[in-house]
Amino acid sequence: MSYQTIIFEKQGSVAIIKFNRPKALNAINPDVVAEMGDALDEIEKDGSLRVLILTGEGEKAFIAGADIAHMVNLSPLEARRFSVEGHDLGFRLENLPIPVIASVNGFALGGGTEMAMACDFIYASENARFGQPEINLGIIPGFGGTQRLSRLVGKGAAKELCLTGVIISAQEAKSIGLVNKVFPPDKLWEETLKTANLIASKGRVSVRAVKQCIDRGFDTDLRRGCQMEADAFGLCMASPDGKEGMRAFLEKRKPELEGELI
Ligand code: DAK
Repeated sequence: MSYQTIIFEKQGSVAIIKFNRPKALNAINPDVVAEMGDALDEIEKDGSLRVLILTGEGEKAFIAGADIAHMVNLSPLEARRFSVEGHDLGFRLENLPIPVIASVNGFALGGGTEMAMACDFIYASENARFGQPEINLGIIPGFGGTQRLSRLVGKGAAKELCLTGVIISAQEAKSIGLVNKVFPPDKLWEETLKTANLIASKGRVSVRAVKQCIDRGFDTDLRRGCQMEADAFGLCMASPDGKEGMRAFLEKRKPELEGELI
């Protein structure tokens, strides 16, 4: 399939989606949302892929937000639909059977911070900038920002960012727990790929189980979360990987983790 607003590539078992509207700092419009949906369809059907990386084309931006030129003309019902489609995309990233890393190479504002937060974790370059500046436009975050930000950094920090609209540095984003690691700009891609390949070398059954347990457990109480963990632990042992991983340890060799997703 050919794409206009994103670049979709595969490097071995790593899938890469690059937002590709550099003249508009990769702002998200409905075409981006639709093409990402198509790329996720492709990824879900391709059993050889183990990790997805999201990043931005160009040196300036990951995503500078939803496309303001598009949003300015939306009716309330169209705005609601755009928001719901954005939410669906976030849930699709969360429900993808493989982990998703946001490699943030510049501005990640509004919908950009929201897209990054829907990924499993965020790596950023030193020049990356984060924020929810929608308040300056007379609107509020519409792609899950009020919900995911507070879950990631706590209510106080989330309210401060959404109420002031200030843009923060990558280091500050790291200090509040929004970003996992910060790298010099020329090292970000190498480091992201290194981590993606490390995860890709693990068994897909246990990788998926970790992602599901942490995401689903986060939205429930500890006891139910632990029940989910016990079920997933049992499922890992139902796949050949559980036995193979432990036997390989005991036999002092590298495991061959080839279990299929259930
Ligand atoms: N949308 C459209 N175009 C954008 C854009 C955006 N978000 N951000 C930048 N651009 C365009 C600029 O208009 C400019 O285009 P030309 O004039 O060259 O044609 C080009 O990208 C370069 O931008 P600048 O010239 O402004 O570059 P600077 O380095 O001077 O400034 C900046 C970079 C990122 C600080 C600045 O561009 C900026 O402040 N951009 C807007 C950031 C922003 O406010 N982002 C949040 C957008 S609101 C919802 C759904 C979603 C959302 C909300 C509700 N529902 C439907 C309910 C999410 C909302 C948002 O994300």
